[in-house]
Amino acid sequence: MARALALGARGRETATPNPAVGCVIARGGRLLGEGWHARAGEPHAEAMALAACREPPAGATAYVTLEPCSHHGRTPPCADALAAARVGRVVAALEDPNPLVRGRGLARLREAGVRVETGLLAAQAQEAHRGFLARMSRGRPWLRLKVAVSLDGRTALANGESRWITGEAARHDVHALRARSCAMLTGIGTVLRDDPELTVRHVPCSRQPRRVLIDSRLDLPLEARLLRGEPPLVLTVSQDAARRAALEARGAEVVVVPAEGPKTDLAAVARLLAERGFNEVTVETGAKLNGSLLRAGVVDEIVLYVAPMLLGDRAQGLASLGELATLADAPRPRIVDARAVGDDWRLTARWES
Ligand code: AOF
Ligand code: ZN
Repeated sequence: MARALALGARGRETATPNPAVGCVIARGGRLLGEGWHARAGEPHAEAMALAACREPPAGATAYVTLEPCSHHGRTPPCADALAAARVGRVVAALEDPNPLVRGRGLARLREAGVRVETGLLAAQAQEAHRGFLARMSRGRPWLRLKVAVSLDGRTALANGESRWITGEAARHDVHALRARSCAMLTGIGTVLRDDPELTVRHVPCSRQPRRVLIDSRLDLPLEARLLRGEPPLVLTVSQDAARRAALEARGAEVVVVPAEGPKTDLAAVARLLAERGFNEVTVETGAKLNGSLLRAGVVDEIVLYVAPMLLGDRAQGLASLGELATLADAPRPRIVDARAVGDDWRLTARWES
C-alpha cells in the first residue's frame, strides 16, 4: 500500500478532478503489476496495474489507495475489471465517498467472490486524497490558507510592505504547495497592493493551477499580472456589464456569485470551487479575506511560514476576526506539523473535519 500511495502521488498534479489513486498487484510478496491514475479520462489505477501484470493475476492481491469504482464514468468500472481478472483479494485504504461509488465497488467485488479488506494505511490515504475527500463528502475543496509571518505573527508593515519576510527555501516550499493545488485563490485587495502572479515557478510542475480572484466590484486593473498567461476566474457580485466586458476581452472568465450584503458569499464561493472540480485550493491573500474565510467556516488548514524577524504591533496581522469578546470565541485549529524550512519554520494547523 505504501508503494501504491507513492505511485498515486505521480498523478497528483494531473489527475484532478479525479483522486490521484495508485494500485499494486502482488502475489506472495512478488510484484505482478502496478499503476496509477494519470489524468481524468484516462484509465484508472487498477486498469493500468492490470494491464501491466507480467503474468495472469488470478488469485493475487490488489492494493489500492481508494475503493475501486463501480460506475461507468469516463472509464468502465474497476471493480468489474478486477473481478474479471479473477484477483483473489482487494485491499483498499479507504472507501470512495463519491455518491456514484460509496461502498458499491467493494460490494460488487464481494459478490464476485473476491475477499475485500479496507483501512490499510488509511491515515496516509486520507492525507493523499484529502482534497477529493473534502469535495465529495463536504461539497467544498480542501481550503488552505498560506501565510508568511514574523515571529510576532505579523504579515506586513502598516504601509503594506511585505515582500521578503521569509527566505528562499520557504519561497520554494510555497511553490511546491502551489504546484499541488488545483486552484490559487486571492482577493482584490491583495492584487491592488502586490499585483501577484500566483503561478508555480521555482519547482517543476506539469500544469499551472487555475487562478481565482474574489473581486466584489470588478476593480481588477486591466494591466494586472493576473491577466497575463492562462485566464483567471474572477468571482464577483457586480452587475457592471462594461467592466465585465473589459475583463472578458482580456481573457478573464467572470462569474457572478451570490452576495452577502455588499460582499461575496464565501460559502457559495467554496461550493462553486467544488463544482468546478477543484480538490485542493490554496489561498494567498491579506488579513481581510483570510478573516472572512475563517469566519465563513470554509478553511481546513493554515500553513504558516514563521520568519525570525519582529515587525512590532503596528504591523498587520494575518486574519481580521473583529474583536473577540472571549477566548472561547477564538478559532482553535490543531498544529499537526512543525518543521524548519531554511531559516524559517513552517507550522501546519488544521481543523478537525
Ligand atoms: C478508481 N480508480 O484510479 C480513480 C477512481 O469519470 P471517471 O471514470 O474517470 O471516474 C472518476 C471517479 O472514479 C472519481 O470521481 C472517483 O470516484 C473514482 N476515482 N476510482 O477505481 C482510480 N481515480
Ligand atoms: Zn475505477
